[in-house]
Amino acid sequence: MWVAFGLVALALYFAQSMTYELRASDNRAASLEAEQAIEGAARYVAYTLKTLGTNGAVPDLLSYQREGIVVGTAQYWLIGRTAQQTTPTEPFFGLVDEASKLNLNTATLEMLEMLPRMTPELAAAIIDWRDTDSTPSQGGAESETYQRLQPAYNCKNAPFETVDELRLVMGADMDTLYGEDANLNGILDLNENDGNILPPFDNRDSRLDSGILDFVTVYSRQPSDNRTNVNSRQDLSAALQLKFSTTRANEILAKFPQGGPRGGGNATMTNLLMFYYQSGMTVDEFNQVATMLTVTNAPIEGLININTARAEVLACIPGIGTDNAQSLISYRQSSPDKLTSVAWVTEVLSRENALKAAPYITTESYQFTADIAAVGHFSRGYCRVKYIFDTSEGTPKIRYRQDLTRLGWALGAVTQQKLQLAKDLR
Ligand SMILES: [Ca+2]
Ligand SMILES: [Ca+2]
Ligand SMILES: [Ca+2]
Ligand SMILES: [Ca+2]
Repeated sequence: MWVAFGLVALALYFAQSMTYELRASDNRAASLEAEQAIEGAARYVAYTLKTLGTNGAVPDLLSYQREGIVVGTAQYWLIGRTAQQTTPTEPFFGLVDEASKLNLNTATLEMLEMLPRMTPELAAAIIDWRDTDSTPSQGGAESETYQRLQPAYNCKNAPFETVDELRLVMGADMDTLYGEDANLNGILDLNENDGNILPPFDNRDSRLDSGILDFVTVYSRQPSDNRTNVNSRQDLSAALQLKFSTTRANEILAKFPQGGPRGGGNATMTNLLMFYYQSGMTVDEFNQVATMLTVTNAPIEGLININTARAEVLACIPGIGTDNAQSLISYRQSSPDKLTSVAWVTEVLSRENALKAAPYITTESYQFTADIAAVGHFSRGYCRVKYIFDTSEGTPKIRYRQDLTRLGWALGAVTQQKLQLAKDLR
């Protein structure tokens, strides 16, 4: 009798562990499917950027697939960001424009200080981290400070290569970097609005108070090749002749007298809005030539795309600030067909403010994040990988790849319920 009972128990035990084994290998198979779906998604994004992201264009949301795309038994989503002011509780799907963010390598101290959750000390430490000297700026930190840490390390004294490098910079704690968005999906998940019941700590105000990571990049870079440098009078003349009548082209050219500033001639144009104002062109005229023109022969780093930047980022730009950021966003929403070139800001900002903002703004984008989440069969095996694509050299290239699966579920409650329902129905 006892022997029989023992045998039954043993059999039950093995049956149980067999089920676990099966389920575990089934989950492994599912996450393998999800990983393959993500790789397929990355190829799809490269193709999308190649066809829709040419010459600095931001692919139109309606012209590519972003949500619940089925690949065999797997499914994937592109986790994006919206410029809407209200906090969504469900993810926004799409590619993320890196030029919609503030570039850590080019932003001035004053611009960095305007970011949400930024402290003057951290802003100063960011400048010290990337500048080549070892003299701490006020409130900042150089190697001397980092050498006192356990473990000790040196200040980089070179440009940021990833935004995650911020974790090494003095004063950049998790709260500052992530804010309430513990899974970095741009929406308020349940645990991000429950105070301190579940981590992270949040203020329970039903609004997502994002950290700095949501607003910064190191990738934004605009090429200048194959363009006309407006500082070359001869090239400018040729470019204007292409689009306008000879009479009109000569009228515009006459606004840029020969001989350089010393000979009573023209000053160097350091940005395109400066050129626009001096040229006497209408906004429509300028829109026709803007993408053909540049003010330098080298790539320009860190320009912010005023068509895609969120209010928090627009507010960092000199001449814009918190007040004008809202006006720009309202104009963007009411006049989506008028955003062809940077000249549209002159409809909202005073000439003085537009010229202050001018060195920092663009309407072109060449780098995009594809934040891809996927599940395998029966909605199992959740995975998430972030890719940064760069189109500034023509064919889209992957600049960075980071596995974000560890941050946990990032597709929101509705998708979770939908997938659960599909699972229950099978
Ligand atoms: Ca330094
Ligand atoms: Ca979140
Ligand atoms: Ca919480
Ligand atoms: Ca909050």
